[in-house]
Amino acid sequence: MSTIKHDWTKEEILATYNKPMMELLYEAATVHREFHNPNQVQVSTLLSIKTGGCPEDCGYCPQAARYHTDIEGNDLMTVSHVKAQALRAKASGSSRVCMGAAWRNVKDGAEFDQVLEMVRTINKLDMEVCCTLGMITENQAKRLAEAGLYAYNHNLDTSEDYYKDVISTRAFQDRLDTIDNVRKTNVTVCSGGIIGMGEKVEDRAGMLVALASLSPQPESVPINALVAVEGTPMEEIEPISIWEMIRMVATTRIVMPQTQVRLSAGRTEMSREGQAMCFFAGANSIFAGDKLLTTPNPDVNEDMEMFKLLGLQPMKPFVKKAQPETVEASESKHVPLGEKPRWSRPGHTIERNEEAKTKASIK
Ligand code: SAM
Ligand code: DTB
Ligand code: SF4
Repeated sequence: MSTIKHDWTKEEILATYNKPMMELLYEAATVHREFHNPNQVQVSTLLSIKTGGCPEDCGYCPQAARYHTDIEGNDLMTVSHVKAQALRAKASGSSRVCMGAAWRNVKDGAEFDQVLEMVRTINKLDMEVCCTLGMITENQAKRLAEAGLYAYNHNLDTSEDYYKDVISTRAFQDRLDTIDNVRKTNVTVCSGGIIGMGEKVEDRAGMLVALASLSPQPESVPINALVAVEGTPMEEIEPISIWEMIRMVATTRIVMPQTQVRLSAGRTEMSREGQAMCFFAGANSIFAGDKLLTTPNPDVNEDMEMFKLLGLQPMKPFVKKAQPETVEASESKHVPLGEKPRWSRPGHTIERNEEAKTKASIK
């Protein structure tokens, strides 16, 4: 069996990404078969537990308060609402629920306690639970682990170089620090990024260098195609071609052979044939459900029809790693520390964001 290589260079990754398509597909599909059952695809359902009003300036994100997009903001969902949604997701074939909050970082207090209760509730339904709540400290990661969290999603989003053109309110290093905090627990790491934000192919390779160098590599890597939402600074960016998605998925598979490569945002723009090529190239996970966090996603029934056509089966939960135990709140060993972590605010000026601010103030 091949070993895992952590010291990929940008040049090596670019050479793979730019191979003739048939060579690239063959190599990726070969690696895929060595490490995974090619007919099994893990299915996650996204749930936006706290929508909109986010203080950050991520240039792609419809949930950033400053961009005046058309989304409907919501306060934190109740635990019973989350439970009902998780049961629906389970009935439709999902093995994982991924709860997203439009937060910069987690703050100790009643809302985080409520999220911990959501984690306990979903884990007790025998589903994998993932959260994406922004930056977290080591103690917060430990409390999530104790509640039964299976995975934490925190994306690098792009290369360290291009990052400064996309986000100014937190640094690339903050992202690595959060991932490091998750790694101090038994929670698995989900980290990937977005393509089609105006970055160069070199930036895609740069992001993969950073992800592949993590030891261990992330257990799952979402590859999102930008959903260009009106009102965000990226609203006018043209969609990428499916061939770019296929190349990115194939390269991710080769560089990180053991990871679950997740075909994430952007599937509404992809044909079934295009998605089939992505599965052939090593994608083995999707987000299902008619909504991502705020934007549309293909209908579950359509996805299940596609699975039938391709002979794909939804993966059962806890195939890759045992179900974590849930410790009840009353028996918790980790008290809230009420920390005020020093997450950075690099504040670099992003031309796009300056333009967006002016546009928003004119409206
Ligand atoms: N607020 C938390 C954070 O930023 O970590 C969690 C939620 S955030 C929406 C999770 C991820 O969704 C982002 O890191 C980004 O990769 C992805 N995302 C957000 N908006 C997107 C868009 N318009 N198109 C594609 N991916 C997007
Ligand atoms: C990830 O990488 N993609 C998902 C999940 N992790 C949280 C989010 C995609 C969001 C797309 C835009 C939206 O629906 O708001
Ligand atoms: Fe906020 Fe997350 Fe959106 Fe950035 S990606 S604006 S942190 S919700």
